[in-house]
Amino acid sequence: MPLRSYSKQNAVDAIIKKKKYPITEIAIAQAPVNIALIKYWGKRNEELHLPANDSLSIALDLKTTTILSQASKEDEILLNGVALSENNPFYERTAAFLSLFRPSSNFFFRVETKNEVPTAAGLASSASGFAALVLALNQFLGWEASTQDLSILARLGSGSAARSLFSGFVRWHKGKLDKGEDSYGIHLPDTLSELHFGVLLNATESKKISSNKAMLQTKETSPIYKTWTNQAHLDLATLLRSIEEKNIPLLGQTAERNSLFMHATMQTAWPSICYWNEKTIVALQNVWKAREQGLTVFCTMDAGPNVKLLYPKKEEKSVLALFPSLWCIPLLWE
Ligand code: 2P0
Repeated sequence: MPLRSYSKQNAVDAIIKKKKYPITEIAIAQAPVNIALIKYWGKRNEELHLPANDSLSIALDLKTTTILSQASKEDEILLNGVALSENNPFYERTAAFLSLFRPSSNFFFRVETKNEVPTAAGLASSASGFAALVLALNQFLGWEASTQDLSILARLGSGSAARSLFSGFVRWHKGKLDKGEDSYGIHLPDTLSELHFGVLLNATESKKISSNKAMLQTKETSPIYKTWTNQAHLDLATLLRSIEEKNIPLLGQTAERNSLFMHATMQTAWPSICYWNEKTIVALQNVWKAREQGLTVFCTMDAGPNVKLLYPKKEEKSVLALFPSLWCIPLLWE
């Protein structure tokens, strides 16, 4: 089969050999939000969400819960208690994903998704949602799939979902194989309980350009895209070393530089992509000023204006004094 025609459905069929009917009436699953310290930005295969570089994340103690059952006439999708209409983009994306697993064409799912964090905070990404959905499908349809396979299936919903199946530090391997059998998340055993995390909420409106579209535009037009993938590879090695050494300053510095490099790469795309607003710049400058004054605090930013802070536990009081609006979120290690 020519690879160009290797679809998501082919990738699913390679794992779930036979479409199955529910073995239970209801399934409930949870998955944590993850924040990348080494970012995923750009794909080597758009259809299969195969990344151009390895990424590495930490899990937050904030979860998405998904309740799955059978619906009668069409898919019913509820987000935080509100039933979504068929032309809602989240509905469309979820229903298209569910179609990969329907036991028959007239079988419909009811999906109830609840986020512990307000969707508007820009943290309840699709990652924890697709990871929780895949875990719920595994129970509902009795797949008994391995976590590795579930990570591959979650990746087909949204790339970064491959990392949301696990607690703690997670490395998502870009893999080398064309069909992506070697591109999944792996839990790293190390913990770093001294590391603390918080978010500065700089805006609540939804993003102007999806990550999916922005990644492609960056890859196709940024003159520094190749340098980004090379640098991300080097950053990953440094970050792994910082975890091994439990070196929070090295971890923070590497994560901050990697995030700034990702943003520089998208800002040099054409048309340029910038997720920041005025508050993002002010927050960044305040982080740099705090460091000049001797505070151990670093930041990372994703596809949005919010700035996330990383710092050692012992600095929390000083960090909160400088950033009183900081929303401290525990990390999830177990
Ligand atoms: C990350 N982001 O590593 C990076 C950093 C946003 C900025 O993964 O196209 O929603 O569904 O694979 O996973 C967001 O991208 O994109 C993301 P698709 P996804 O966390």
